[in-house]
Amino acid sequence: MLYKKIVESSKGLFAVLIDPDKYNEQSISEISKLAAKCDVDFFLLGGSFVKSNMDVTLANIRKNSTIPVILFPGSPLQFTSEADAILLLSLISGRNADFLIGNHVLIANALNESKMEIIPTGYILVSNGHPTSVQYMSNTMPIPPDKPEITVSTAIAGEQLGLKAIYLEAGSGASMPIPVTTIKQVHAKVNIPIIVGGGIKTPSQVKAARNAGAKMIVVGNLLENNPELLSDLVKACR
Ligand code: 1GP
Repeated sequence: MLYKKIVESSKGLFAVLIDPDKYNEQSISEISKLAAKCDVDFFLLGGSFVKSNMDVTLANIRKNSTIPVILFPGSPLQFTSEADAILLLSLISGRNADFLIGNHVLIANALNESKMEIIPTGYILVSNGHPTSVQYMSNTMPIPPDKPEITVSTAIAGEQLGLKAIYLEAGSGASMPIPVTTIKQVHAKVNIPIIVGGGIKTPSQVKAARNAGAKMIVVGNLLENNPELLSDLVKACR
């Protein structure tokens, strides 16, 4: 059970986000092999807007590594029953019913039949000052970065609703990651694992997020063009 591993792990966990549109057969094979070598814990697969076939990308990952693949779907169209688990995201920072329940209804039966592990996750989008794809595609407003109290209350509410993890998201390619003080404040108030992603570019940012209480760090964008940075990022996470 991957969730058990997330909860019980005493070391920091590192996930590489794969946006299928950003990789071809060769680059996916390279990043999969490299991730295995660098001891990456998980692949997240998905994105706010994906045109490519998820199954093809997933199969190419599988050919080159045994790292578990967790779906990170931006829409029901990204569902595939072939993954190991799914972060079933409720976009709790937003007020768009489709991202709180509507999309979940659309995939509920397929997900049930797949017997895939489900990790119900409160997805909290915090603004980095610039519009992001997730904000546009979900038609939701991110929480202002200088209002950590709203982020904290949102995370507490997510835990009270029974969600099993909190994902603090600055948006893919964000100019600034989630403020460390925000992670700290959320960590002080919730007991479920905190996942942090969006705009992380350096080992010191990884370390800072970890020290503030993040259990899992997610990096996507940076590694699409700079896979050689992976090893140092993973080391900083431990
Ligand atoms: C995006 O949190 C992930 O949903 C990762 O963000 O692509 O900026 O690393 P980056």
